Amino acid sequence: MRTDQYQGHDYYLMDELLSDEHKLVRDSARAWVKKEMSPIIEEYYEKADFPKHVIPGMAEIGAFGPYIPEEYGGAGLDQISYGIIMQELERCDSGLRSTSSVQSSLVMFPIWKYGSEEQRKKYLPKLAAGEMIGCFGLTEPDHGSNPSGMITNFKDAGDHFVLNGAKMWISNSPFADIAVVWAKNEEGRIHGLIVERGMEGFTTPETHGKWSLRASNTGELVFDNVKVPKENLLPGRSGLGAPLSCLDSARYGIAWGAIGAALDCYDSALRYSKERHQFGKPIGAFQLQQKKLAEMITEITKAQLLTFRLGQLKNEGRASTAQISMAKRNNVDMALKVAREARQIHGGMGITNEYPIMRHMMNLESVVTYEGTHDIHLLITGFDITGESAFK
Ligand code: TGC
Ligand code: FAD
Repeated sequence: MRTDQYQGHDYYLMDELLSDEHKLVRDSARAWVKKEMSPIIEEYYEKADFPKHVIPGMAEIGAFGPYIPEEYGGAGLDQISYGIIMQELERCDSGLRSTSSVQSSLVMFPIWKYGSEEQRKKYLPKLAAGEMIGCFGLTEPDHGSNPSGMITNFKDAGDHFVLNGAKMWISNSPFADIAVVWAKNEEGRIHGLIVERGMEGFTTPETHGKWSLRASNTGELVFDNVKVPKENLLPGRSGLGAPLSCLDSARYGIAWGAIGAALDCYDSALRYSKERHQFGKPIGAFQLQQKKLAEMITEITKAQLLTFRLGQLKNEGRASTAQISMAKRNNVDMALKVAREARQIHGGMGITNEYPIMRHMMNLESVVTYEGTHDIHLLITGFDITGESAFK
């Protein structure tokens, strides 16, 4: 088994911008990843499963709802701490970060922001402690980039709602205890509903055959006349803006997370370039390999600066959807390019599970598509700067 020798890389002395609390959060997340996750990630990736036994440990490092107030069981941390945790988790594997982002930004966030006080008290402490796992159902088989066209719907049946439809590509659905589901009412208005495992007519078939994000369980959510109690409707907000605001939070976490994947690839490539000799010298002494490494650290550093500033804006409540889109798009694209260059530096070894590169590269093919594709984020920037929507 490979030893995790990862060391952070901080070319522009960004550590000086972090508080003691940020450093503590980072160090504990990094130590936990090295001890609990690094030794098992390749095994779980190969068998295409998420290691559910690590959920309590994730809760202990604050990976579930880091910015949710302590009164609801969250860690009450700021947005930069949230980003740091996402980065440390994705440094190990995007699937690990996915589980944390879905739970935090797509399940706890909407319950905290749009739920009733009863819903907050009922669900948030258990979600924060990892005693309950949630998933988020927005995407449908025929409505991915265009969620406003969704056909999943609910009807008023007196003392409950009746929910019908199906969601696809749902992270953690095969084992989640609850699902925050977005569906249209009889007037065609989108609302969030909390659907619990065990409700009659609710099933969660697993999606198999993924070559990406294998250490994350993905599945469907199928609703066949599911009776949902009326108190499970999120009362605080309706319309597409409600799920899109959750995506803002998750996309922000991904912007930080993708840097983690890139850092791991760079770290491995830099070390390999010093250890591997060809033609009588380390391959890192050849200009062509130095060009790759120098460009990697340049792009990583630019992404770190962009993301730190975004974190400051997020802390102040001033980060716009378009700014978050730019960071998500840029950083995932950057990480994919770093992974591809790192793969080449490792030569043939780069395709094996002796090194994390190929796994990161395959994961990032999901990350570049979910939470809004690379194209959709470009169009969000285009709309923001021109005032003209090119979506339709
Ligand atoms: P549009 O007309 O632009 O907006 C509809 C309404 O929403 C409001 N709005 C927002 N509100 C809050 N936050 C935001 N970020 C918002 N963006 C828009 C907007 O003001 C409007 O309000 P109102 O009152 O006028 O109705 O909507 P559109 O239908 O044109 O769509 C825009 C588009 C394409 C950008 C949007 O649909 C989009 O982002 N599509 C991508 C879909 C996506 O990202 N899906 C992700 C699914 S979840 C997932 O992938 C989880 S992966 C988890 C993991 O494993 O990590
Ligand atoms: P489509 O929307 O069909 O897009 C196909 C192609 O067309 C893309 O290249 C896209 O950029 C392009 N395109 C679409 N519209 C336009 C346009 N207007 N202009 C230009 N190009 C366009 N969803 C959830 O709700 N919850 C989850 O937990 C979740 N987890 C996921 C986990 C994984 C592993 C994956 C792969 C996906 C997950 N998703 C989840 C779904 C994800 O958000 C969607 O895959 C994504 O939004 C894209 O939708 P689509 O796959 O239907 O692609």
